[in-house]
Amino acid sequence: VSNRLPVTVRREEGKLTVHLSTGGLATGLNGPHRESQGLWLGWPGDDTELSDAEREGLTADLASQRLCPVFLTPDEVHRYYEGFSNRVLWPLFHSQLDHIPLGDSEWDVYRRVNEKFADEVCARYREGDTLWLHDYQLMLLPTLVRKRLPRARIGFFLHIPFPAPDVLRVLPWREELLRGLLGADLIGFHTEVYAANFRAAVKELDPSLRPVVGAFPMGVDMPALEALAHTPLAMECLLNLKASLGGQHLFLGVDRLDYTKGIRRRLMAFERLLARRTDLHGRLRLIQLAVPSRDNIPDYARLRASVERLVGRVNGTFGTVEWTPIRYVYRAVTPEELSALYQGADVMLVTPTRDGMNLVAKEYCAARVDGGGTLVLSELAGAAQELKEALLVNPYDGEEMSLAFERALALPEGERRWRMKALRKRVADNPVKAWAQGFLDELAAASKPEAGEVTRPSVPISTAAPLEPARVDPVAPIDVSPPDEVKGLERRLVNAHARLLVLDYDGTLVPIVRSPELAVPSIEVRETLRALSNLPFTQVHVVSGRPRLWLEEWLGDLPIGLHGEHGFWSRFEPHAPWVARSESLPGFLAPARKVMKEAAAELPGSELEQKSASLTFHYRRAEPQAAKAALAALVPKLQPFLGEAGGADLLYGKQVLELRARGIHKGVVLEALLPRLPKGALILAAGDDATDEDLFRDVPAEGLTVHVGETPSIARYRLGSPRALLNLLAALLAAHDAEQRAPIT
Ligand code: GDG
Repeated sequence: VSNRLPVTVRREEGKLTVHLSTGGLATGLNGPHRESQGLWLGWPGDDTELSDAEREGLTADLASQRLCPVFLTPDEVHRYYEGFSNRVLWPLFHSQLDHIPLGDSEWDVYRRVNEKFADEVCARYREGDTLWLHDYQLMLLPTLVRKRLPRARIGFFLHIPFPAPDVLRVLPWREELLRGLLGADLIGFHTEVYAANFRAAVKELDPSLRPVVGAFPMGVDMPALEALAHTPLAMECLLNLKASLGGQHLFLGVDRLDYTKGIRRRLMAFERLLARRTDLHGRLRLIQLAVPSRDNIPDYARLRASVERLVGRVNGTFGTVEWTPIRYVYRAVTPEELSALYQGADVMLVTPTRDGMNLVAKEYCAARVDGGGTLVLSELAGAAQELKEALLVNPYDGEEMSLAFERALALPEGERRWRMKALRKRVADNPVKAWAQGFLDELAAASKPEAGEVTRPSVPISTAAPLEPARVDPVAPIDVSPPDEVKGLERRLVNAHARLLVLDYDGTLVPIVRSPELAVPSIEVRETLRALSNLPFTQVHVVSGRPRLWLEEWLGDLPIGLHGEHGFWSRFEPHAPWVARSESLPGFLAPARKVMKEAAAELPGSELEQKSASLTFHYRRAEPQAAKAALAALVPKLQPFLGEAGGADLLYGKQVLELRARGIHKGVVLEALLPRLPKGALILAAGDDATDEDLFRDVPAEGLTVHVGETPSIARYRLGSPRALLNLLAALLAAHDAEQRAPIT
């Protein structure tokens, strides 16, 4: 669901025609849409000129492409789209406050149109659908839909920057806007910085809220752009372009005509360059493509006039009868013409003063099948977080920018080539398809499982399976405990007069997700832990492999014990200091780090994490076959660090390989806790992966051990998912509540 459908309807020779729109969202999502079986809901553009019959015909035509029009009245377009979305939210979110008009805000219409979209979404929703909502025009939609479809899977992606909390504070309706977004199971941004800004804004609003947020930098369809570059039509355009240049160097700018794109500053920097380097006169041309955009908004009309004056000034000042320095084109060109421009441009100028991502920068690299060309890129575009080999500039510094333009022209051939090679690799490694799939996978992991969901027991298939050491005795067949056994477990928990609950975090209390930073505890998890620790004679401890800072950040305010890095760090009580198990750092860390870092550099998608007493090689995001091969090569190299002599143990977790200081394992936490327990207290330990087996092994015989998931375990009980564990804990709380309320007889 997005404000605009990815098409534009035009009347050509009396007939209605439907074309693909330009713009980042349309270009990026069109491929994924075509390959999915999904529907796309959005506004098809101005329909006021259409007769009823034409509107019907159009709807049928769109339906054949699985596009569902949401028609807006001219007043709604004016006040919701041009008004609140583009005159208030757009400049605010790009931190350009002076473009926000005084007075009239059109907030009410914004809300009303979001409700209209919610009606359309709910009318078309079918049980089990995934909803993916897009961009700043629809920020209230997640919660509006959530209220009516409490169990729906809802994801939201913001294509523009999310501003710092300080800037957001300018908006009187920020709370409604933030709450509007929080109905989503997952909220995605282009960069970590935007995600952090959003988290900070939510924290300011209500520190107990924990939204699930992630950075998903959008990519482009490199194979398609390469294929386009090779088409006869694009080649012909390129030949024509070259002929018209007659050996001049070509600078290129391609932007929607928008004040965030930095077009004026770019032209002025170009003007400085021409003033400084008169030897370039006659030998250099800038083609500036400005695609008409939002021209009903006065600021955009003013910008157009201003850009055109500036082009006139530069051409008038430096041009001659034979030579015009700037060719300015105010319209969209065909994809083939655009490809030819990218291929013909010696230097591509992408210099926005703020931009969510900027796909033009990536498309330029993708189109350079010849390996040539130089990209000058503003460090204030989201794309600069990835495209580090571009010549990065600050568009607010005109002199620096004009020097960078000059440098781009003079870059030695070797340097130009290695930069472009590296850039093309980055663009190839992050295809738009993977972006869409990555978001949807994360959304599936982040959305709450439907009530009553049971994990189907199955034989575990793990890429690391052949390498898994025999640390656990496999029990076959692997099956969840039958309901009566779970009932028995629940009864023992309820009836105990004192309890010690030792719970692992990832995979046990919260589902495993692809990026560890997304495994934020839900309000339910936090409230369950808090309520459990408030039961009489009940201690709650969370034991995790995570660094203590994560635990502190997510769970630090709860009245429970926390143990990070598998028990290397402990905070036994709330507000108590963290204590380490050993004062000195293990000696294997530095040399082993080198070996593991090399392995991580070789395996795309893997990461190395260093903690106080361990090194963890994460390969969740890597391609499984490649990961398997990388592990097979890495493990033998780690042998010298193992055992008494090396000081480390090697452990296999879920999609991680960990080298950890000897003798540090989750069981050590019990050693510290057991002596402090009241006599006869019941111990319950729960975990999901191999590192929790150490914990189970140290639970005294009369204690209860619960394994969550389908992998082999020595635990006595087995639950299908974190959901099932939370249900068990909820049952304990409910039984206690009921007891409290029972009349005293
Ligand atoms: C928003 C965010 C974010 C441009 N001129 C022509 C043409 N284009 C196509 C380009 C590119 C798209 O338009 C522009 O995308 P950008 O990403 O550069 O910018 P926005 O439109 O502002 O997009 C942005 C994006 O959403 C995605 O999340 O990156 O930060 O502002 O694909 O190729 N296409 C054709 N003719 C043209 O003349 N055919």
